[in-house]
Amino acid sequence: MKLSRFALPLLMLVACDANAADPPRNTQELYREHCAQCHHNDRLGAMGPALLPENLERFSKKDAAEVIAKGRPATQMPGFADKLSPDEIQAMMAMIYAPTATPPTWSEQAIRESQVIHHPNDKLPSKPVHDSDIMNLFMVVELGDHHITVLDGDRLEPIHRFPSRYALHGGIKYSPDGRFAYMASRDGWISRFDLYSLQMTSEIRVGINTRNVAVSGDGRFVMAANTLPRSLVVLDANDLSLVKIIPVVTPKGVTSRPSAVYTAAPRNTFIVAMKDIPEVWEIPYNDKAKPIYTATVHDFQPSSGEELPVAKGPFPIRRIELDAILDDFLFDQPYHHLIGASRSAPSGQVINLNVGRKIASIDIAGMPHLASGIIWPYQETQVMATPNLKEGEVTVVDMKTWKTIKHIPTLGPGFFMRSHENSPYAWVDVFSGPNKDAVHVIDKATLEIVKTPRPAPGKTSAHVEFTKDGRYALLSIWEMDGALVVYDAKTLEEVKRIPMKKPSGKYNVSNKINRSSGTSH
Ligand code: DHE
Repeated sequence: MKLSRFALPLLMLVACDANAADPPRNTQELYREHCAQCHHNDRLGAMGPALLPENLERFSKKDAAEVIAKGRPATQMPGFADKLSPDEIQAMMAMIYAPTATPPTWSEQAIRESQVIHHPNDKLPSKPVHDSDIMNLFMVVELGDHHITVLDGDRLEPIHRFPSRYALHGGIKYSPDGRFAYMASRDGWISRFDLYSLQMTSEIRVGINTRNVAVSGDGRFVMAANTLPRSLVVLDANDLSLVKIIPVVTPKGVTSRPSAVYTAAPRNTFIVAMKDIPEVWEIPYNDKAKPIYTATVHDFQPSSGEELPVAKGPFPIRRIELDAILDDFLFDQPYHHLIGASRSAPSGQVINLNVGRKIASIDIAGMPHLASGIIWPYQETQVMATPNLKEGEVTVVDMKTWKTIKHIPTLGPGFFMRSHENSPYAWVDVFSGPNKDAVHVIDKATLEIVKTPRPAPGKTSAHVEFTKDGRYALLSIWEMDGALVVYDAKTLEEVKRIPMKKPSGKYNVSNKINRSSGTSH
């Protein structure tokens, strides 16, 4: 463990005076000369992000070549067009998009050594250093320049802004009292931020490629889901020190990438869905987890012979075997059921977590984004509604009969859907296509679209979140010169705009910790 200042997690290559006109040079040597200092000798990432196929999946080769040539605005990544020839840039691209000769590893020792304590707990103030209501604070992720804005949801004003690790993904999670925020970067960094003192307290790098993070309902543990290496990492929520590494491997030695980890607080368990095996795992984090099954101690090893630490003792694993892989899922409010879908399967599945098996199929075609699904009371029942990453529709499902009761056509595929207990409306974006600037407002009582604002014509508008009381709805203009647009959630009129750099997700403390049925948790 080392004590250090919070380093800027920005993409940077090191300049040198190589001459692009020279005869062809060895790509490995060029990498060592220009890139290794920030991106690590083995491309695992350091101050800059990892340059491995898994980490570059979402980045087109054309865009990557442009970044190498011209640099990346608002980061420390300079352009190399004057130092590398076009052929050398292409060779560099081929190298970084290819797997390494030996699979990259991130050992227990690497995890422990990466831990940084910025501010020890015993030096933190006992009261907030600001007068904002902690419960109505938002953390807004600004992907444009990798920052987070802390926003007061009463005054609708930012109170603080700070650099985040590179490319945060998944929702920011809070401790049960709302004081600490936990966030994961795609490069494996988990960070803990104190909303009393407005400072980062600790960080640790748990892997090379990470999906997301969950905080146990008792506030004692954090679990991160890694796709590289394929593991679940349990941390102490107090300082992020390593508690346990759980390799994701079945008794037959088959490994899988986790698709996400969530906390099922009423069950006192973490729940993990898998991308490569048709299984969901339930992992109790304390003794209050209902003894509805006999959990097995996890001591499997992958058949590949790869050396992984064996996970024994606490955090036993209950494996629920399924008919199809789960790429995306949500839970009903009591966490009795998990509603999931595979992006390639023609229908969704409902798993009863108590009996540990599928109890129904649901009619949701295309690519539903169930992680963004929301729930509300409708007539004599409860419904869940989900946007679709492939089709222009919102699907509404009756949660008593598991029948689809409405397909609401939208102007294009949607990514995020939101509502609030105090609002009669649900908001869904049109994330891609020619109407990416539109967002639909759906009346929860009639299941009809009642308004389609286009707050910034031609620019992507996405991801709505409500204030604690549901009075205002905040929407992102998802562009470098973007903004948060604040709407009166009743009149649907715009109230104000707050400029931000490509704001993506925003997370209200109260809605998150109270597990509002209109938001993700
Ligand atoms: Fe996400 C949440 C999966 C691509 C922005 N995304 C999630 C969650 C999952 C998920 C499972 C829930 C985790 C949580 O909140 O703890 N996302 C996936 C994918 O499988 C997919 C399609 C491909 C991938 O490469 O991972 C994907 N996601 C994206 C993006 O391209 C987005 C738009 C931009 C980005 O940041 O990468 C994106 N995802 C988000 C955001 C959330 C999220 C902002 C949190 C939503 C919330 O309100 O909770």
